[in-house]
Amino acid sequence: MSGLVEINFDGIVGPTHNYAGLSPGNIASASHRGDASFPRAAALQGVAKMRRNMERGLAQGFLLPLPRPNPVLLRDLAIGPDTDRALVAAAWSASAMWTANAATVSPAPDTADGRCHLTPANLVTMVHRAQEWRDTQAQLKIAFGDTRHFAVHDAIPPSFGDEGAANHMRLCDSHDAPGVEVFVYGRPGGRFPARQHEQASRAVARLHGLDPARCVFVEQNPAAIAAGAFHNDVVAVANQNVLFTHELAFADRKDAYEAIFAAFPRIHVVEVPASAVSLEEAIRTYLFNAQLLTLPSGEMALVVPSECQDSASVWAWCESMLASNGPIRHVIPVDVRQSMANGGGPACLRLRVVADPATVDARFLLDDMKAQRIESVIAAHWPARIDPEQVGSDELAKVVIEAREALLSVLSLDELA
Ligand code: SUG
Repeated sequence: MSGLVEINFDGIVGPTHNYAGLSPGNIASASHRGDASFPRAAALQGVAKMRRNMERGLAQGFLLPLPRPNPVLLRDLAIGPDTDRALVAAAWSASAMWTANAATVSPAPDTADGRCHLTPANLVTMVHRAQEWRDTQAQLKIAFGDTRHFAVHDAIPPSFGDEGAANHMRLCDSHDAPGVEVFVYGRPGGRFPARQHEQASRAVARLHGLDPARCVFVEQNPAAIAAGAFHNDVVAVANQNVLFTHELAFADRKDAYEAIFAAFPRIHVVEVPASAVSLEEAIRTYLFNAQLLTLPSGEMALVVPSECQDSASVWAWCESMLASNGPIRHVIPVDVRQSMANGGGPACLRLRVVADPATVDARFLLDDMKAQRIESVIAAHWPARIDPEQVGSDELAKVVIEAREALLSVLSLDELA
């Protein structure tokens, strides 16, 4: 199919970005709980990342912050000034910035009806994230509203937790060719919640009309979840024929590779052994929460958090990988420290959609002019700093509601207000 390219839709960091420690099992979020946050810097870091990928010649889109504080959650849980702080913070969370959790996406070449299918993730495991999907879906229905090319589903019903593209990898010869989709799920019963249920993954594959012979279901290593890999994309990432993974990412490494190889024999596995980078260091630096991108030249680049450069073992491994002449030819650090402190690296901040940009609502696609407009609104309206005790205050609510409205207005997306 011609015209299909990978478009990365990054979440614009919302004006309520704060550190409330809402995600048990996410070590960064827990360890930064109660810190002051810097929403303006966070959002500008995000736009800078998008700009750099756009300058590399890659298609770039964005999704918008959701309404926060969320009037629906405040009403449904009867949250008031004296309510538990964690519930107040949940209604204020800017967590929709991590659009890898917005939906699971199956590109048109993979599906029975030849359309690109998107299922918003129900995110039921955490209350601050479970409130996202309906508003996310409303955006997806606008951005991907052309039903000749896209199908936007409802989320999988609760009990079966679904965290979207963060637990989904696609292998293919080129983005516009039929792919093999790999779904990674966790089993409950460990130290931390397993957020992705196997039945949710299987239901998404059925909803999207995927060929069972081109789907692989793999269990995440319980030891990785216990070490803080609350999503598979903290320990593995794929692009085209390359799977970049930590040795300890999957419950049964050999079985996982064999199953993937059987479905996609041209797979090239770039595995980082625990002897070179421990699981703990991989999770601390988010080496695998990288954007593995195919540049216009055809070479692959790994856009990693700048924390990777500061780690002796991780950086030494990256340098030796580059010297080894493997399929990943560039390692590019990017500063997303504000997001990282809540457990969100470069890959968490983007949702990959393979589509012809001409079929997407152009208001969600970035260009230089729009990037400038977004930056101006952020600079003028996003709070420079939020201290934890401000979360829930009427003064701050007014500021952040107006900030989001200003953004919707410059992007002509007032219908999302
Ligand atoms: O769901 N952090 C997010 C981070 C999501 C990262 N996404 C991927 N790995 N794809 C989460 O745990 C922290 C919010 C807080 O604690 O205030 C948070 O929700």
